[in-house]
Formats: sequence, structure tokens, C-alpha cells
Amino acid sequence: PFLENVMKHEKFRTGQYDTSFIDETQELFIFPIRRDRGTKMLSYIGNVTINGFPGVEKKAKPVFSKPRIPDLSLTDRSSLTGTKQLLDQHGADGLVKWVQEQPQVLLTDTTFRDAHQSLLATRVRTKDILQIAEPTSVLTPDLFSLEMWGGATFDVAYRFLKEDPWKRLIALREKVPNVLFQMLLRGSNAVGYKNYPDNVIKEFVEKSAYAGIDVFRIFDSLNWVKGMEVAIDAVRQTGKVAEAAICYTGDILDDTRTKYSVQYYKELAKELENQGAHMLAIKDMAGLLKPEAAYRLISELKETVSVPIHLHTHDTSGNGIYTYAKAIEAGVDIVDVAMSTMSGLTSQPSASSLAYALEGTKRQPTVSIPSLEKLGNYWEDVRHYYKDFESGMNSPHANVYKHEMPGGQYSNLQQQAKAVGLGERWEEVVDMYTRVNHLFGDIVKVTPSSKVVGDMALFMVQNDLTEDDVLERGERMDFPDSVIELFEGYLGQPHGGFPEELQKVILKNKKPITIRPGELLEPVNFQELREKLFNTLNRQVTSHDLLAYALYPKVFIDFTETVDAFGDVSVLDTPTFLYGMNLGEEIEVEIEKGKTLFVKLVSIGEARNDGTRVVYFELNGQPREVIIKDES
Ligand code: 3PY
Ligand code: ZN
Repeated sequence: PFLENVMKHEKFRTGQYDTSFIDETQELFIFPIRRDRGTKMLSYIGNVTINGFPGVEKKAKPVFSKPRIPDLSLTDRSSLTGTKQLLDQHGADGLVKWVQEQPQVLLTDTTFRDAHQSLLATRVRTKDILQIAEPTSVLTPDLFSLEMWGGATFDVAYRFLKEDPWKRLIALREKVPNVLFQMLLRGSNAVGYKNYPDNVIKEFVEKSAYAGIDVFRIFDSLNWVKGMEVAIDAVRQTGKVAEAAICYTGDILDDTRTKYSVQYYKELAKELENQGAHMLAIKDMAGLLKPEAAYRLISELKETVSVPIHLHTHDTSGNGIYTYAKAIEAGVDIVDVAMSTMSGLTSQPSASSLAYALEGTKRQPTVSIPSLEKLGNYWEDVRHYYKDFESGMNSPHANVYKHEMPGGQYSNLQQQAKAVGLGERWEEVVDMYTRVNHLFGDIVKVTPSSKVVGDMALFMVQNDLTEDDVLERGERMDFPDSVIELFEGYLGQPHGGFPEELQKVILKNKKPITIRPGELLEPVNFQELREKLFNTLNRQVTSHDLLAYALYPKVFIDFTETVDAFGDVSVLDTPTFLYGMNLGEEIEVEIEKGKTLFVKLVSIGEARNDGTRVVYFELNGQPREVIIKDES
């Protein structure tokens, strides 16, 4: 109002006042453009309608059928209890004891996290998860846990979905009071791609536990136990469950590949148990654990450690259920599955397939197959929204035993390859991935080490390089930053060390480290960081904002800028979020409980000389226009 009054003032407009101070102190006259929520939302819709959404083919919004949400009206929801109550009442040790007493195999449902990370490039939005959260809690109350946070979901929420992952956690917790919430934590890399100072890891764990995470699956991308110590301790401090993971790579059945042997895994398991792990996870992130290998590994680990064992695999090869069947025979305590229509291929094996396979056996899981089918129906419908993020893999891919690429990476690396113009050369990138692994000395490949292998593969394909070129001419090459960091020791130390000749070529004159990177990194001064962020955002800073900023400053600031420009876009339905609106279409958007906006797209003006278009809407029946830059 102030700006309008001055500008409209007669003497001001006609220059009867001395206004030279305006020219001299222009910075005082930059006012944030305050726009109401409705207009911001129309700007978002107008923008996606005209310019599309990154990674989604630009076309008229398809017609999607309404997702089938299971009807809960006849179910009694008053006394829902489950593993969450066990943990809250008996603590981590009590929960562990309960797990060990169970004759049946327990299930973790990964649909809310790894399944869509692996099938749909992590793009599933909170809105779609939230709608099915309560039915999931009611229909599958006997699950061990729901894996619903961490891994790539954190970064992708800010970066692409323009929503706050903490809000997802808190909202889900309200809807699911009975089942444990599980997250994937990348040890000293938290939910990022590099090592963070110890106090960032501790703070992240503490706040996540407080916001609702119960089970932390902690891994190190090189299976380096030192890289997991801080996280394991931090989780134990919170009273939650520290599930330390061993990443499975190689093939224990192959006598020609001795680097990752049963003995190697057993020693690692013992170390992690001694480190304070409440449970162990075998994290078979690529799906390389063959059925016989699973039997052998689980049997031997059961004899080595006394904590429960939780097995995670990806069904890429199509052998997932067979692997689980053998692991279950060998006594594995918990396995990870996904809802049928979000399972298979690079995702986890199907919950209902496993339930059928185990019918009548001593270890049959406590789960209702009709309930699983109802939840599967919902995901079948919702998955259509995200069609453009599918990897294009339509059948089992036994080739994974050769390339060893994690399920969660496959669709992401494919997007990355497309983004740098290598979409047509995808087969070469996959082949190069295997070659880079050998060049690097056969390392564990899981985020972030897998990303480094992917970055190097893209670099080599793009520049038409062979391994010999790298070794012979590498001194003059600018390798990707992530590759340099890995060889400097900033992601930790690989089993057996780095190949020395290659390390020299990559590092040139830099000296590698062999200690824990966290010992070198200065603690983050959260007080100072809070002030800095406050000055940037000009608003109150929550501890969740602060952590996101400490983890990825640029991604977080970009996110806040998007929210400033467009408001909270998480309230939009997914088709509108990804495709915008069709001419003449009307939608309803509930922007907060009880407050709904009615939006109609009336018309889109011609492109003007400055490249903008006027987009005409009706908002709650009133005409509204927004001006959008046409990026085409
Ligand atoms: C992640 O770190 O996001 C993974 O899913 C690793 O498998
Ligand atoms: Zn996984």
C-alpha cells in the first residue's frame, strides 16, 4: 500500500518534490513484490502449462482415472497398534527381542521410498503418499516398518518437487501411528553426496528422530565402518533403532572374485555388532545376491552375530523372490518388499507375491493378501502420473549381475545421461559403468560411490576415452569433482585401498587422506548459519530449514525462491503439478484445511515481443491474469 500511495501522489508524480534521493539510494526502493497465494499458484500453473515440467514430455494434460483409495468406512481404527508401540514401550532392545521371537518372517514396505526411488526417479510427491498413508496403516498393521524417508527422497523433494521433506515426515507420522518409520541414512554423508561434519550428522539424526523416524538404516558407500560410527552412536543416543547395513557386492559364489568373500562379510558384521548396531541389514542395493548365496550368507551371519538380520534386495534380475525364499529358509528375520504395482524390476520384490509364495509355510508373514491388493490398486493408478520418469525397463534384467548398478541409480543415471546429451548412447554408458568399476579396483557401488562411478562413466563416454587413455593421458584431464573427491579419500577408504597408479593420475599433486573426513571438517556453527539464513530469507528459520541449508545450501535456497514465487505447490494435484492445465479445464485446490480455490484456465494469449504471454484464469469465478515468460 505504501508503494502505491507514494507513486500515485500528485506532487510526487509531477516532480514537485525533490526526489533525487531515489536515484541516489535505489536499493532502498526495491520492494519485494507481495502477491497473494492465489496469484502465485496461478503463476505456477501458467508456467508449467506453457513451459512444461523438467523431464516430462510437454503435451496436453492426459486424462487420468481417479486413484482407487481403499474404503475404510467399515474398519475400526480406534485401537491400531503395531511395532511403533513396541518400540515406544519397550525401547530398542525390547523391540529387538520381540523380532527374535517371531516365527514368521517380518516385512518392511518400501513403497514410500526405495520403490519409487528405483522405478520413478524418486519423483512421487507427498500428496500421493499421504492419501494412502492411513489405508496403509490400517490394512497392513503387522508390518515391521514402512521405509518412507531418506536416501534420495530428501534432496529430490527440495530440488524437483519443490516441497519440504520434513513436512512429509510429520504429516505421515500423524496418519500412521502404529507402524515403525524407517529411513535410509548414508552414514557420514547423511542424505547427501559428500561427507559432512560430525555435528551435522548428529543434529540431523536428532531432529529426524524427534520428527518421527524410528529405525535408521545406516550404511557407508564403501562399507567403511569408520564412516558409520558417528551415525550409529547418534542414533543410539536418541533411543531409536540403529540398523547398520552391509552393502552386498560381487558374488560370494564366484571363486574367481575373492575380494568380497563370505569371510569379508562376516568380519564386517561382527564389527558392526560391536559398534552397537541393534540390527544388521544386508543391503543388496543392486540385486546381486543370488538365491544360493543368500542361503549361505544368511546362514553364516546368523552364526556370527546375535542381532536380527534384515535383508534388502532389488528385483532387477527377476530372482528376488527366489533369493528371499532361500534367505527365509536360512532364518533371515525381516525382508524388504513393495506393493505389487510398485514392485519388481529395479524395485523390491512384491509383497503379495512373497505372501503367496510362503503360504502354508512356518514362516508365512502376517499380512492380508486382499489388503495388499487394495493398496496395490491405488499405486497402479498413481504410477500413471509419473510415467515419464519410468526407466523403460519392461522385463527382468539379468545383465545387472554384470553391470552391478544399484536399482535406485538406474533411472537416475538415465536421466543424467539424457541431460548431458547421451540419451542415445545409454547402452554404452551402462557398459562403461562396469569398466569404470574395474578401473577403480572393484569398489562397493552405492550412493554416493555409485554416483562417482556413474559420473566417470558419463565423462569417459562423452570424451570417447578408454581405460588406457585415462591412465596414459589422465595427467592432462580435468576429471569430474566427485571422482577427485573419492580418490582424495573424502568418501572414506575402500576395502583393499585405491589403485595407486590411477590415484596419482587423478589427484595430480594433491595428497589423499586416510583418516575419517569428519575429523578434518570444521563443525558447522549453527548459530552463525541461522543468522546468515535469516538474513537471506528475511523470515523465521526453523531447525529443519537450517539442516537442509547445511546439507545443500544452493538446492535449499533455490527451493525457497520457488516457494516465494509460486507459494506452496505441494497442494496441487500431481497431474496439474506436472502438466499444468488444459484450456477450459477447472480444478479445485485445497490450499489449507477448509480453504479451497476454484481455478479455471480460460485462455492463453499470443507470445508478445518480449517473449511473454498473458494467461487468463478465473479464480473463484473472478477473472485473473498472470504474465508468463515463454521459454520455448
Ligand atoms: C540411496 O542411498 O539413496 C540408496 O537407495 C542406496 O541404495
Ligand atoms: Zn535399495
